[in-house]
Amino acid sequence: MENVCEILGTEYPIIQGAMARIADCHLAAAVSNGGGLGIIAAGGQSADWLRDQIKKTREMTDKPFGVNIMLLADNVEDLIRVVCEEKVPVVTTGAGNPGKYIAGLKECGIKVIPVVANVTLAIRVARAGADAVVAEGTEAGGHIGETTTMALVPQMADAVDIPVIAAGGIADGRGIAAAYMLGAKGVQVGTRFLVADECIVADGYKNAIIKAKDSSTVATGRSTGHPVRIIKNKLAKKILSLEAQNAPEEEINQLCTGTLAAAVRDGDADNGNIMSGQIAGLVNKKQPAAEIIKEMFEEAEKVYENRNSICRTGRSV
Ligand code: TUI
Repeated sequence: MENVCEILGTEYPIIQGAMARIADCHLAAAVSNGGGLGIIAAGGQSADWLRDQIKKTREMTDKPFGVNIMLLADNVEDLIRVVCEEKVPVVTTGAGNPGKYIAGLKECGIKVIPVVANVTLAIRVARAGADAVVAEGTEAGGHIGETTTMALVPQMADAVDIPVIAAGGIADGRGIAAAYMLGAKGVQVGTRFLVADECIVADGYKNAIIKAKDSSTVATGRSTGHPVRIIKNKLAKKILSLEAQNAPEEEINQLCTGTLAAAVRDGDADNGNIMSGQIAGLVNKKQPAAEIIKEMFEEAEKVYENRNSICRTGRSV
């Protein structure tokens, strides 16, 4: 099985999670310069925006980077055309089955790494030629599946013969080491990069992540079939209350209109849609992206070397 660093062309086996309207050239270039794979999140953006961001990223780093294509977007075909024309090194996908796009992307020399939340879809994308797959547990922020990282990663690792990259609930070296114990060959990290110095999100958003504790997130949208994990603020409670009353989907959509911009641009911690993973409670300092990567992998090596014996007595049997 090919090594994840070789597939990504990186020093460390880490991919930055795609964060819609947040992950642009600044974060992507910083993560790539730090030895990971930076990702430009194309979700909700135009083809022209994406082309410009790719150009800017190339001006800011000579290292490989990737683009995430959110498959619920209505301009997926246009975005695919841009990544092919621009010969972006890696494409990750989310929120759907990228099967029909994989062969075309690979023909352009692009490595394809779908982000999936269940084993069935992992098997499908592996058969369609994906180079690796991200197993994203329900601990993750944003649009999520039902299964935890702990349960998903080993089952996916057994089911496919391409590398499985773990995501959801990973924000320090312990998380990386644990993911490897479950069979992962790399990690994807979103929430911790939200507070990176180079992340352009408003301070109110970053502070909500820093302030969060273990129980600060909630999955909204279960009633509409698109669960999305966000910080449990005033907006989240309103959405949950409408869902509990079986309010019409249009009413919920109306309530959510403009709330991502309110969070990302204005840092509105009460009425903004602050997507975050459950691990936000562990994220407590703002620092450069490169430092985050170095710190996480140094800690991972350390906790692995100093691991306790699994045997109850501490002696081998
Ligand atoms: O896609 C993500 N995370 C995202 S996308 C996003 S933008 C958005 N905002 C509101 C509603 C919907 C999207 C924010 N965060 N992660 C990967 C992921 N994929 N999570 C869940 C899935 C998924 C879910 C159902 C993939 C496929 C699927 O069904 C299709 C199938 O064929 O099984």
